[in-house]
Amino acid sequence: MEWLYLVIGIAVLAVVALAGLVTSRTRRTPRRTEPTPSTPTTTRPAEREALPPTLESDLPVLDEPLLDEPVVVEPAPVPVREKPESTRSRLARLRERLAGSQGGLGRGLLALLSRDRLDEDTWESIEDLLLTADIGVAPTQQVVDNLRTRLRVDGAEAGDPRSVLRDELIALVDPTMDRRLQVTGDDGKPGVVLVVGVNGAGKTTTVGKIARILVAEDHSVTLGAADTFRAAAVEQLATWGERVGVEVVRGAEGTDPASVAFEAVKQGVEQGVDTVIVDTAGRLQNKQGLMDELGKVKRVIEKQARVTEVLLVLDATTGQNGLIQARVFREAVDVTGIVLTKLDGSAKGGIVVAVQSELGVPVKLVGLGEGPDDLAPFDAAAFVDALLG
Ligand SMILES: Nc1nc2c(ncn2[C@@H]2O[C@H](COP(=O)(O)OP(=O)(O)OP(=O)(O)O)[C@@H](O)[C@H]2O)c(=O)[nH]1
Ligand SMILES: [Mg+2]
Repeated sequence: MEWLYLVIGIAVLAVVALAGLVTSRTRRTPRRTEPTPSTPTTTRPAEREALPPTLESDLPVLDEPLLDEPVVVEPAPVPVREKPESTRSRLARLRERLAGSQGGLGRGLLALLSRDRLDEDTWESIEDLLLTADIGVAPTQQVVDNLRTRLRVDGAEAGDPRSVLRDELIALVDPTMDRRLQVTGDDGKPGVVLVVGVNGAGKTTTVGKIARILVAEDHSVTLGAADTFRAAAVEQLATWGERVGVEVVRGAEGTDPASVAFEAVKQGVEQGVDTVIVDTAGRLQNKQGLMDELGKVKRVIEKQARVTEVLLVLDATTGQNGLIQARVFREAVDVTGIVLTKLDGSAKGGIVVAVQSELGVPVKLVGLGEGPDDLAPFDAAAFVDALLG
């Protein structure tokens, strides 16, 4: 009898073991299998990142990660133009950034002007603060004289130091200057914007940013890559062109920049575009040959159409050195507007005042970052409000 119980026991164990094995097999079978698509598609990284984590952990573990599936390069899609940020939100964002960049010039001035007694030491400190912000000697003297006159009067009549200071700074920046960009030409010809400046000031970036704004405003634009010194410079502009969806006229490395500028404007005239923007190579203001070349670029362009705007791009972080550059460039090409770049990285917004009073040329645009929408029209009141924090 005992052997019978033994046999039954073994049989029961065997049945239980078999059942266990079957269940674990079933568990290992994927719950869902993605059918292999008959036409291979390209999965873009952005789409994968967008998968919520819960869903991703639910997916069966495949032998090959999705990204390693054979990628078929499909015919180039119609390029989708990036849509720039709206002017209003761009301005609001840029003002915020400007306010953050001024390192407390306005606050410092206000603290000094709010003292009970404005003695000689205090006026000296105010002067120092303005000079350190690169406002320049003559404009500093002018603003300090005006403040002294207005704030010396008895408290009640003199008014709030903040509003007095605001008035004086706005007057200094000159809200009456015409800061509109001349981007349309005469007689149905395109407006031509020539962009000049020293190496690395931000010319090419500014050309791209301006093109982006114009395109957003439904202007047709052609870019001229007249920086033929380096192939990389042409590529940099070409990338902006692609991004914004505008044509870039380019020549081989070493081509005469004037001939590329000429071709760009010629093409712009033939195609009837609204604006041609010509990027030039960075050049040191003390290299006479290079400054002469710039004059030639302008003269050659004008055989096709009038240069409606010559923008000098100045790096705000270079301070007073920018002034020396500005004078030389003005002589070579008759600068009509200034683009002050990298104001985001400078506590020296005062250069706006210095450069304008020195050249009598308005700051028309300010660059406040490396992003495609980090360019804003210059506005005197907004600038001073940002300075005052
Ligand atoms: N923070 C900041 N960086 C900027 C701004 N504008 C340009 N840059 C950066 O400055 C560097 C030089 O800019 P480019 O546009 O190449 O300057 P460029 O004047 O064309 O230079 P060259 O052609 O070499 O003379 C780049 O890294 C830009 O991203 C700005 O407003 N703020
Ligand atoms: Mg450049």
